[in-house]
Amino acid sequence: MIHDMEKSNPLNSRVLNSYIDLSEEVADALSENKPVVSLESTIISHGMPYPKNVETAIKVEEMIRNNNAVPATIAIIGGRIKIGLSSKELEYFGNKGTAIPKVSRRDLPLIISHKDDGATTVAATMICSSLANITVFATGGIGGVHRNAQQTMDISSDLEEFTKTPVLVVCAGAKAILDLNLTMEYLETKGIPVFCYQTDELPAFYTRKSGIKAPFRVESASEIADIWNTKEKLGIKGGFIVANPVPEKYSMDEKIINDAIDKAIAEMNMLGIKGKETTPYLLDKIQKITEGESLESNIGLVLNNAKLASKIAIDLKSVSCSD
Ligand code: PSU
Ligand code: MN
Repeated sequence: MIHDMEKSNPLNSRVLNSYIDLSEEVADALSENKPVVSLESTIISHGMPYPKNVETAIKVEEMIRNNNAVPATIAIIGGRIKIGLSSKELEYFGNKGTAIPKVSRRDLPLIISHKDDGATTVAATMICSSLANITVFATGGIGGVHRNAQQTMDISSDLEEFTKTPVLVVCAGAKAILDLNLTMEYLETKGIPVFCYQTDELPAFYTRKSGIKAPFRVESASEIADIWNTKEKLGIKGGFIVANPVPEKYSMDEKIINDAIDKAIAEMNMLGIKGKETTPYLLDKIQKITEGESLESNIGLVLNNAKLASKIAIDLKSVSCSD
């Protein structure tokens, strides 16, 4: 470890320093140019029940460390952007759950200026990752175009974020609570590539298959790192999506999960739930209907994504060193 006085400040800007706190582990990794993988906090406080959410957050971080990269869980605490959380902070987010506001792009300035707490979604985590020069981010599922969006206009701001922010997100595809065909059309229109890892089909979160052809198939982490570097050299802005299918062992029966999703959506419509409450409501309802089977699947796939993200983060460092 380099002595504190000699260590370069990885944020390198007074403005960023006045908003962002890096944990010591993350600050060291960034200033020593080690591979870092960021993680979101909405999945902790709005995506899984307590205490499994905290246990999973800790396991995901361990998975990244065991794969020779450094985890950086991101959240807003008292208006500070925290990059790298302590176990106490992870417990706080998991325990408070949905009492912590879900923070996406539009919410960030207000939550920070009011010095509030916030759980960052994929979009907000991408923004914070990019501010700290972290390129690779692992999560479970991303938001997308909801079913019936033709009427409701409910399209997650996660999708638009990929047009703006240069972060590579490893996920297990998008959940079938969304309209996957419309989501793929939207991504194509916006010029956001989806690289499907070792599969010809778009993975659908709980299942390895969706019936939708993969726009691109990739075989290895180093291939993904190469494509990323090419994009950067061409000056093409924004990020992209790596869709990594859930491991066989954790994949669910298609009929069971799709019936649960249909039931959850019907109940949501009956209750008139809308807007940012939609995704957390459906995640919770599906977990209850499947009696926890979907939660085990969710945990299995997040760990698998953390592993692939670590490999990509490592390959990005070695590819950029060699040229
Ligand atoms: N999809 C999941 N699990 C999640 C989420 C989505 O399978 O935890 C969370 C992520 O934080 C994502 C957010 O960024 O929900 C999307 O919310 P919305 O659809 O309101 O944009
Ligand atoms: Mn929405």
